[in-house]
Amino acid sequence: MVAENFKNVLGATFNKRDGVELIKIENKYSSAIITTLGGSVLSYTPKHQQDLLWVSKSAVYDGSKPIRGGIPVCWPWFGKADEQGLPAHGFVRNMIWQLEKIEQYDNGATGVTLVCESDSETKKIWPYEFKLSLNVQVGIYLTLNLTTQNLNDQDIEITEALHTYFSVDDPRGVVVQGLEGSIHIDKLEDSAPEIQRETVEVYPAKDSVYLDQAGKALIEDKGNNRRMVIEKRNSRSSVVWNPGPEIVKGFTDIDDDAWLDFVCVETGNVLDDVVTVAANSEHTLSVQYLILAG
Ligand code: TA6
Repeated sequence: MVAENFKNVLGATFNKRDGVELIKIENKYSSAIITTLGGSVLSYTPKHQQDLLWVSKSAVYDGSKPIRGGIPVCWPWFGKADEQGLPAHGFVRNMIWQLEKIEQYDNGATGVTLVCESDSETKKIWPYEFKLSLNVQVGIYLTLNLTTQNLNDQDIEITEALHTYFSVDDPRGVVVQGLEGSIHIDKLEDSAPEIQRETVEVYPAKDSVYLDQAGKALIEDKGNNRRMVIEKRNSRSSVVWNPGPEIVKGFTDIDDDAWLDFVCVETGNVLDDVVTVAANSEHTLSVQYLILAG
């Protein structure tokens, strides 16, 4: 239990749900819940606003699989593994991360840093030494900094994503702006990559990758009369996913009608946007979320 070392940190409380450790952060700007399972942020609620994030009512909290929703960390690969039998979206979201520190910043935000490191088990899956840190800053914004430390004397290649489940009123009233000009790969259709010319709608179902997309994006959540701004650094890809009414039926931890409650807009470096982390150096993927009313 992480509480022993941090029980006196202002605004931080610790508890468990089934077998999963939860860290709750509360400050004058917002509150958040972070789990050590996969280093995943499960909730971020600015004062006088609704939660930015969605978590499934049917999520599993026994540690046997990642909690469905919040911000899963996909690393050191995004999507299907190259090798049979390895988990999709990498293996760190199935690991218990260690709480390294909680700190109060001068701007009033609270910082929570979690780490996960290579060991004999991870090296059976992926034969490299690494330290992966997630620094979460909970304040007026929600900021995530995912730092890959390459502890090897050789370069390593990774793909990665912060697979964020945004809570929305209804995907049929959602438009994603800012992906125009990127290279669109539609994973639901077997069509050739094409330049994304328009803003992106997500109904009836969407599973699309946008490569060479390094700029800001914005999710217009018309039903909730809010917009969610996504700023990022060191990311060349975005992914937009909503299973829709049919594909959702294949997920035991998503209720059949729950496709109406979320849209994933994921920030990372995926498919061809591979990141090479030079020997004994590091790379940080950063994303910042801000909710604008109206
Ligand atoms: O990011 C979109 C996606 O790759 C979809 O294809 C779907 O598989 C989704 O992620 C959820 O994947 P998961 O392994 O978390 O069930």
